[in-house]
Amino acid sequence: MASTTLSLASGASAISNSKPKIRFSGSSNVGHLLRKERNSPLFTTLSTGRKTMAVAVNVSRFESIPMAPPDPILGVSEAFKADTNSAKLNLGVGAYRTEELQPYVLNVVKKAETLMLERGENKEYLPIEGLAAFNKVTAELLFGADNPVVQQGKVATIQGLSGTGSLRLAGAFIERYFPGAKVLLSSPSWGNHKNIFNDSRVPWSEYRYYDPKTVGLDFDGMISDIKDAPEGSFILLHGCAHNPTGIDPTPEQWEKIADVIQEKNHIPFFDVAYQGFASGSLDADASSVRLFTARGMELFVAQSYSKNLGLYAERIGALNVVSSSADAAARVKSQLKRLARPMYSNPPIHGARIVANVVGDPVLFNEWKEEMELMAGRIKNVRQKLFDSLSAKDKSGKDWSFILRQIGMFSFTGLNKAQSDNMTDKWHVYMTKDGRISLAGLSLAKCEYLADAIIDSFHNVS
Ligand code: KET
Repeated sequence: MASTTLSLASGASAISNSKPKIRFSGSSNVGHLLRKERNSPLFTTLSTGRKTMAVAVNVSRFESIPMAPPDPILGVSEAFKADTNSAKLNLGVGAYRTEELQPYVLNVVKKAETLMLERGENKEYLPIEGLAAFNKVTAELLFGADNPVVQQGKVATIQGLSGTGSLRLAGAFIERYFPGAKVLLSSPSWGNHKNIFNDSRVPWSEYRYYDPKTVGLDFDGMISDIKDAPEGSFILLHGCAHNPTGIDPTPEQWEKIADVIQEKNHIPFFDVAYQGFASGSLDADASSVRLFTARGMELFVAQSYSKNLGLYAERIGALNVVSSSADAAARVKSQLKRLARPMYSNPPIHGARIVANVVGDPVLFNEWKEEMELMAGRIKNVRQKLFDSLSAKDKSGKDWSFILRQIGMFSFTGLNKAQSDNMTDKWHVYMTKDGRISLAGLSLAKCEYLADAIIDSFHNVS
């Protein structure tokens, strides 16, 4: 309500139904607002002379605002929490759990936090671009410390509000400096990509990616759609562990994707949310990005530490823009700062310090790699056990081996919406409606139960 210029007369209550008196004590546009409302059924009396009126305030001016639907991914966790069945399983959000299905704080994170406490560091504002030590190590982790683009200052790195915030900042940059340019998303892609570019007012369309017939990559479709996109489009690519399908191009296919992007003067835009999680190796999982940079291409990369360092709620990530000169990189960075300042001013410090301490310290860095291998290994184990359970229990002869060919946190089961609903309604298995399950939320002990649920949903629901 226009509360700067309206104040309740003494004794009146804003929440009572008894039409309290409201004193109009200003000369601003509220008068206009009230005149406009004079014909409204909500309007009761208005004595402009005394500038006093009585209105019914129990009807909100937010009346016309519709209820938003729950988020297709984060909304699943809310529904899971409300379920009281003891068999329930949350395979919705991509968040790592232990074999006991508990959230996991990495030991290296605890060590870094202990160090931070001992040092008694302050909580002053960070610069707009974030913590310098973080920006340095994050670019080095992604591109490799000896990569010429890093050494020659051609990368503009700005700390972002994790992967999502970094993508959104890039969206704002594209909207401002490449007006009308289109972003091409894989079909399917992480659901929030569409929201991000919609809200950034950046037009987007899709390129073919997943082929349900082969449960694999529609490589020819992908190449042909990228070729057909208007010259200078942004091509959004998942650096590794494609979400939701778990299907990545081979190294040879990446080369061909780079060929066609270069041919059409497109700009590659990598979303790297799973570095180290796909293969267990940080370097192997960055190879797609490095292949493109080695060709001298200008590109964008949004990075996230939610998964690989388990820093989900710290909102720590970065946007990296590789330019063909250090001079252009400096100008790009100055504009990214200019966009960030009115949106969120400057980013939070805690997660940035954790990353800087872990990635920047050789001992903690090696410990991190070991822990990441453990996490990636646990996911691979449940993937194998789920395949074994499905193959042993399903007598229909269906080939479930596609599950073993997918990588990363997820499995794209091929279950349709009705079948996914059955998983939740009958079996209390919470998952997204596109048939994706997060294997990071599954334990070895629950694989057989999950296999029963999948077999029932697949064969008995159409
Ligand atoms: N990109 C991809 C591909 C991605 O899967 C996620 C998160 C993000 C970016 C953003 O993560 P952030 O925490 O902002 O760094 N995906 C999981 C969580 C979510 O939907 O927010 C998910 O797909 O379950």
